[in-house]
Amino acid sequence: MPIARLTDAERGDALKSLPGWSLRADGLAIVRELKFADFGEAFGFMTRVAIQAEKVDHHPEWFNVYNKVRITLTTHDAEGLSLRDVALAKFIDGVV
Ligand code: H2B
Repeated sequence: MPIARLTDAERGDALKSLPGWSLRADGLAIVRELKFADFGEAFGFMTRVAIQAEKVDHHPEWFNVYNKVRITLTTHDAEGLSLRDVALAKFIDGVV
């Protein structure tokens, strides 16, 4: 089943509810950069997010170096942002 891409208005509302996240320059993804105490904390966080991602079948694009994690959320099936990205971003905000 196709996943609906957010309209510009919906995207604006979503960003207001996600203060830690910013819109990627092309408008098709949201990004957040996190810094942890050390690699163990960063990887523990990534593990919690990975378990949730598998559960909801929605996966982050991310980059980790030592204690930093840069996360990009977009929905490939919608070629842009969907409610799935918003839901995963909210989950992530609840984990950090
Ligand atoms: N993750 C993300 N970020 N976007 C998707 O469109 C997506 C996904 N689709 N995880 C899922 C998996 C799809 O490939 C499988 C077949 O359900």
